[in-house]
Amino acid sequence: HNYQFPKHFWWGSAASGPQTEGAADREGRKPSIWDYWYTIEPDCFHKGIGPENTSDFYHRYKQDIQLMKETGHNSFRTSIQWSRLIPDGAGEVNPEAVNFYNRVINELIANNIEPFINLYHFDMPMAMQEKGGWECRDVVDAYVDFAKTCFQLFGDRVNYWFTFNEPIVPVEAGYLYQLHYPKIVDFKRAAQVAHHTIVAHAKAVEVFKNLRIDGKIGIILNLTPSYPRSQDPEDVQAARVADLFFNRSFLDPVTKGRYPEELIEILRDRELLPVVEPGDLETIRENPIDLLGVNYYQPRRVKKKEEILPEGAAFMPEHLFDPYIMPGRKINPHRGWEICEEVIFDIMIDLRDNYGNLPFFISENGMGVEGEAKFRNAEGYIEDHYRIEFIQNHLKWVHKGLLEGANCLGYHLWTFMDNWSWTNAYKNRYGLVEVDLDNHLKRTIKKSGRWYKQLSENNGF
Ligand code: BGP
Repeated sequence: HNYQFPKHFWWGSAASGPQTEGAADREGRKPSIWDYWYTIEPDCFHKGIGPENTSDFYHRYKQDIQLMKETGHNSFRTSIQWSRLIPDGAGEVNPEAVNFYNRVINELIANNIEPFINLYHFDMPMAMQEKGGWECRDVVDAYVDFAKTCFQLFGDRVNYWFTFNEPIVPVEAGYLYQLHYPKIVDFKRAAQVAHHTIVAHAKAVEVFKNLRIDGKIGIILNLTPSYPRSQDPEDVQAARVADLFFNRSFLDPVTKGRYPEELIEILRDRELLPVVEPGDLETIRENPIDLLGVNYYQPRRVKKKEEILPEGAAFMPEHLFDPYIMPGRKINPHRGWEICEEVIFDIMIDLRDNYGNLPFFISENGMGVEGEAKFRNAEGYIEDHYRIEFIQNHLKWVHKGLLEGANCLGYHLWTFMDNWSWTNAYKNRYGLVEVDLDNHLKRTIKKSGRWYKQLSENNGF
């Protein structure tokens, strides 16, 4: 094989509880902000499918774990829904949820699939959002209790833990761009949410260490490296600022234990610094992660700010730069995202050189495609050759990064089976396995899923 990967490389995929489980109001679960969002933003949903049904992993997990085996998984990430385990966010633990997550974890292990467990995938329990969500200190404490409960219940079997998936997304989407509840536009509140999320993360890491759980703990960040339009110093500075806002804001505190000085200065100058309680910065400093998950989909291309802003406009990060679409780039027509495989290599080298070569893995990468059913062949499965190419083209660069000494431990695709997505429901499909919404959610392995098994068995391609 041309591209051989290191021994024990993780091959698998990522998913999340809210996007796959369904059974949203069953067996003690209470609403998260997504169940509520669905009632106020029905246009976001495809064929009326929302978080309450999704792919029904809650009832079909056994069959699905067999499909994971058939698609070569040696590891799989999902998340525990806070609103299932502790339905009110704080207080009583739901025994049905303990039972369910125990069954899932045990079934994965019995099938030689290493469970990777994430604790927060955008899914604030509604009861906690009503208290103020991540703006509220009590919610930070409640999250830490939830994390502790998870470590105590499942820590004897789960070796890889993650505190958050893409923590910047709820900050941006909920407090700047109105794509998630609570749909607010206020940078200062966004900054507060970001700081509280980082404190919650660091406290959870601290609890994990104090409990002496035998395992690794980390966080999953979506890194969007920023590239300037040109070498014009103003473009270069614009790209640097975008990088500070969208990447280093989380990457630095969770790895180096401190916020980037330059970012603090930008916020201080504009009186946008969040409230920091005594002890917060120490907690962040003393609890670096063991392992980083990197979700990579697309780069960010920027240029200096060209348009003059109306006076008094509320501050947004974009007031310091403009987005830029590089002519002639490959774009995924379904999702509108640029496809640029070599950026994955740049991330690997950045982590090698600027972050002490800390261990990481590609925790999400994938291609969302609309209308895949038209690629169904005579044998009844979807021939998604484009997805195989997409994965191969990224893996070539992962392989190159490994040769250059980057500390990459695995590759997880987004995602295992088609699932419900936050703002487009089932429109764009990402799975190795098709879920047929018109035929009782029937699962069928796509061509990419068959290929993925070969990839994993050969440990390369
Ligand atoms: C990531 C999220 C996933 C998933 C994926 C695909 O940001 O961690 O939960 O949704 O993106 O994006 P989308 O579903 O918006 O097309």
